[in-house]
Amino acid sequence: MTAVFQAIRSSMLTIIVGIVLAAVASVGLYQTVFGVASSFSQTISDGSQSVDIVDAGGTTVGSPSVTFSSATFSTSSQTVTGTLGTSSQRIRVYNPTSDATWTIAIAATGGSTATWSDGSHTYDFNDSNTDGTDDADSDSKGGRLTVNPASGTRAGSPDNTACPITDLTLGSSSSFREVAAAVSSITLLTGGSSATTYCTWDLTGVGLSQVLPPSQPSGAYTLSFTITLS
Ligand SMILES: [Ca+2]
Ligand SMILES: [Ca+2]
Repeated sequence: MTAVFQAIRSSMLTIIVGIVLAAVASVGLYQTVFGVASSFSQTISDGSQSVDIVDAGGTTVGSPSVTFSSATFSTSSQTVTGTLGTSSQRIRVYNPTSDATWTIAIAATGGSTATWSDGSHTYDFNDSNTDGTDDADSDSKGGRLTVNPASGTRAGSPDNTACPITDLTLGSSSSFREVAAAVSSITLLTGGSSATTYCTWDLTGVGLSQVLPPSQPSGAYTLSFTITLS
């Protein structure tokens, strides 16, 4: 009898264990059917304000350039003109931030002592004299470049509905000047405190006008400029 009883108890224990296991399995099934809450998290951070020269499709132009009107050798001073910001070379401002304010400006890459050069001859871009003669600056060359952002066109990208031009102010026409009061940088466009945040705009049609010194030797003259956003 004792032996049988033990066998029965052993069997019962086995069953009980089996029930407990079934209960655990049942709890697992319950959770699967009704789901478990999981909190997904995604973070979008501000980008950086920047300026670029892009083509009509928005692709960065590798080597942006401005070709001025041509001139023929003259013993008199003369003026050539160009346009900064065209359909195929747009000045594009990106503001992927909550800060509405920014300023883009242009300056000679080589600083205030830079000059136009064809490799052999030079002339000035920041002389105060308007007749192509030299003033008291350091280069003994005449020549003056005027930038007129006021003639420019502001446009939101992709359009003015998406990015209004509200509180985007064109800079004033100004000439570079080496002697006091020096003008080493000319503001092209400013985003004010009421400008739209998280937007992109294009600036085109900035007028450029360069006074050439009298009797400047013929040549293909170049000078590099840099547009910066601050
Ligand atoms: Ca100069
Ligand atoms: Ca000069």
